[in-house]
Amino acid sequence: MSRKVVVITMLALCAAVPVLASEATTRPEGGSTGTEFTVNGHTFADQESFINSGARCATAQLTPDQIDAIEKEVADYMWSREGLDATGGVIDVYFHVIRRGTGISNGDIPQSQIDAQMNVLNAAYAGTGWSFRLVSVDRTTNASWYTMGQGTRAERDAKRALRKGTADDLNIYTANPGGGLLGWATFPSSYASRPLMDGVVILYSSVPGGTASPYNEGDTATHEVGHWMGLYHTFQGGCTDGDLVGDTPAESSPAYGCPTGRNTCSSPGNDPITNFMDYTDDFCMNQFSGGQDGRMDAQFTTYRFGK
Ligand SMILES: [Ca+2]
Ligand SMILES: [Ca+2]
Ligand SMILES: [Ca+2]
Ligand SMILES: [Zn+2]
Repeated sequence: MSRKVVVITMLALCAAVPVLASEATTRPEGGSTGTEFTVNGHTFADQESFINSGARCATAQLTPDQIDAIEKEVADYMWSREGLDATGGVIDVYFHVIRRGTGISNGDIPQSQIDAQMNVLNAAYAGTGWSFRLVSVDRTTNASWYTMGQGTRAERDAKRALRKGTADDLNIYTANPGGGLLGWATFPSSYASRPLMDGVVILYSSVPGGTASPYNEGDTATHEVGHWMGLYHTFQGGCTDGDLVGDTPAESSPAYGCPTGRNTCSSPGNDPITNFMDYTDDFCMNQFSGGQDGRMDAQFTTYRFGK
């Protein structure tokens, strides 16, 4: 976990403007456009409406100034350390099941699904050097925490009561936020100011074998942990390549479904629809890029490793 790797961090930043579908010039294929789309009992006009609603991922959007400040902080830290403190390692996971009662219909997911979720996470990150070790599972019955949304008092109360470990430990909460919302995460850079809020929240039925089809193979956790490791969406900034990762081709808007061959920006490469940080269906997403791995390592070194 201590191999030193000298990195040159590019400070040349694109203006990272949060962009959703408005910039798209071609209608993505592969999603259920025009067909009613239901996630966790909440029905949208079609899958595109679900994507545009923001329910796919409620991780807070950073402002361009915040993104610039983070890039500078990471670059300065890398310079001061003469490289990375960690290019991988074992991350302890504290898993918190928030339920409204017993039984899976009340969010009380069984240990077998938690184990399956851990396997999905470990398979997804296998090429990055990072792995995840389940340390503990706790179960809390609380009807208001069960339906907590991003930024709510219920979220604060639940996390203050349940969070364990330090900056380099991953806390995963399962709950039922409602509205079709699949999950959200906090970024590494926010740990210092709000340590108790740090972690990942996912819809309980997004775990492997859950009912939130087509998001029930465990990649909501994979995606949200990607944010927790410091990654942005592949479509951040649209065609300006605002994810700050050089080997993920820019795309003008989130992809959904599994639109093979989608190409929404004139810059090189087709849209990275199989990347875990896009918005495609779980069966469709299966990779992080080398650039994303390097970004995770730098973010982890700066904000989490040994902290
Ligand atoms: Ca790595
Ligand atoms: Ca990119
Ligand atoms: Ca392109
Ligand atoms: Zn996201």
